[in-house]
Amino acid sequence: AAASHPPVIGGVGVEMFQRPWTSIGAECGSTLGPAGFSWVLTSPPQEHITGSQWWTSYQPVSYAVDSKLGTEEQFADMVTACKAAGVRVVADAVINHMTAQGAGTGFAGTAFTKYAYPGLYTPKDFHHCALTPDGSIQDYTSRAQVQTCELVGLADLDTGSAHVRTTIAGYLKHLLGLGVAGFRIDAAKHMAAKDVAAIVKLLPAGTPVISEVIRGSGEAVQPEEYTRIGQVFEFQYARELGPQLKAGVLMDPTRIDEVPSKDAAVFVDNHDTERGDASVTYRDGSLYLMANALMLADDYGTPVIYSGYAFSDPDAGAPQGPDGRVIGWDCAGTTAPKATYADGEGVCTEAWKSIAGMIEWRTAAASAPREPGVSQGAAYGFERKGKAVIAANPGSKPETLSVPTSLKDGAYCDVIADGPSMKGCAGGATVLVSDGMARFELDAGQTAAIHIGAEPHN
Ligand code: ARE
Ligand code: CA
Repeated sequence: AAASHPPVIGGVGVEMFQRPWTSIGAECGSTLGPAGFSWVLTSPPQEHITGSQWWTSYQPVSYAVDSKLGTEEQFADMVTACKAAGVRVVADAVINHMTAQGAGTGFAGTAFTKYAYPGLYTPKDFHHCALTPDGSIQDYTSRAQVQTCELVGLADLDTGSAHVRTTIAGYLKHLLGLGVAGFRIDAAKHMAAKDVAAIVKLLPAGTPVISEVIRGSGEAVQPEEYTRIGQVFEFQYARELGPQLKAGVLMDPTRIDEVPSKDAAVFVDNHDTERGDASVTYRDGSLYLMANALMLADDYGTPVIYSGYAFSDPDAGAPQGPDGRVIGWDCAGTTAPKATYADGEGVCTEAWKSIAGMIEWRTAAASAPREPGVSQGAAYGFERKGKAVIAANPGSKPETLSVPTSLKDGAYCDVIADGPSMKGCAGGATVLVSDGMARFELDAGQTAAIHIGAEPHN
């Protein structure tokens, strides 16, 4: 018999970066559930080093579910609220390493040293690589360095050891007990695929995981090694789409250097790439919306919307109160991208009506194949056969575009302008279909999208 495919979380996800559990719980009911999101990816929930930078979350010092994002009780309440809204919770699992700090006291009061964590690990549970002068990874063409040396100085767990595997699985099972549905495996590249597989095997069968393995050409470790465990984040997707938008020249995707669709989780940007090499981010307003709309319209991978906060200092954490807890914010009233954001202000991508509109569009498109695209000037569009049509103009002047379609003649609601058609489009923006063509008039930077069943109504 053919080997069955590993579990896939499916639907549309959203990474709610550095959002407290109380904020996410509230938005599951107000925003994420109603918009049709299937799952939310949280920032890491375990105890971490203290500090104002966001990345303290990625330096565990214990597996207590008590962090700047909230207590265990708040975490459990979030999961319950999200479940009630039909939204599953995926937790970011930082399991390759502990902290890089020599010694200290963690956010929840745990005293630690870099290689000793009470009740969890002692120095023999770490790799202590001798391949580089300071034990840190220098050469990504060396598998041994990537997987047994320290990622930016973070104490590297010996994930080959039974004790380490059981301890990590114990933490993940605890989170499953709190109701989480699956995990992002942080820095999966830095653990041998067989180690990740062995840890996941200790979890209940059917637990979906998405491994973070940043594709790097010429590197020793590639994402394909991890697809037998679950999905992987396919970084190539955004690397292909983003520059096309910036250049104002959209083309049909090549899928070169990408894992098969069912193995991929895709995104326009994430918390690392918006601080790194992402071509299009919240700073790009309508182009960012366009990128996300095109991703949701696509027939490739599991799309993950990203929602963070504005920053000028890439290290700056989300605003914290005097107790060090992140204050959080509520996006329920933010229905469109803003031209400018103040530092620390939430971007609220998940609450834009155009995103909810595109999730509805995606549901209408279902498994209909993506037809070849057509272009006119900078404008580009395509149909999901017989179900839905999208058109986008990343250029700097207005364009008219006719996209071949088998939708029946008539006026259709533009779910980008007005959001889900069941809620809007009473006298709002429409697109006309006649004689097998959907006719779009697009301003510079405008996206428009129509789908079957989205005729105007009152
Ligand atoms: C921070 C400081 C460092 C300091 C360190 C230890 O910034 O200066 O040395 O602490 O004190 C996040 C931040 C890091 C932060 C870290 C720990 O991004 O800046 O370090 O937390 O607090 C590689 C990995 C990939 C990883 C990226 C960042 O392969 O897995 O680096 N991404 C995940 C998360 C990050 C997180 C970590 C892992 C650590 O998404 O947010 O780090 O838990 C090429 C390669 C990639 C490589 C990339 C960057 O593209 O192909 O594999 O990614 O270069 O080096
Ligand atoms: Ca490692």
